Amino acid sequence: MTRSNPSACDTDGNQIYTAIDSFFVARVVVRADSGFDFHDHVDPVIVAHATGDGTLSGFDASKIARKAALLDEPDVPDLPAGILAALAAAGSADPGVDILDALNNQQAPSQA
Ligand SMILES: [Ca+2]
Repeated sequence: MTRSNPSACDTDGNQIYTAIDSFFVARVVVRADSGFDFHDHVDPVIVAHATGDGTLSGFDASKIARKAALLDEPDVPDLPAGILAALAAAGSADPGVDILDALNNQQAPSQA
């Protein structure tokens, strides 16, 4: 199956596949959730039906989990690379600075 929407199956919209994407599909399958918050007004079947059969099932969740585990899963599209993917992989757009670590790692000035 070929998808035209590159963000398909990225249920949380963070531009990377993780177990959370699969988990969210599983929650919809068991009717714990009615859809995905990130894709608020889109039918969850449209977002995450990796199998292409027009329904959501554990098999869709399994395919997304395989993709998240970097296994070969041609039914789940690769996500576009770019700054959003890099930031998502880093865990945050904020690089964070620990002042105490910076001070502890600072070298003492040499004495001449
Ligand atoms: Ca994701």
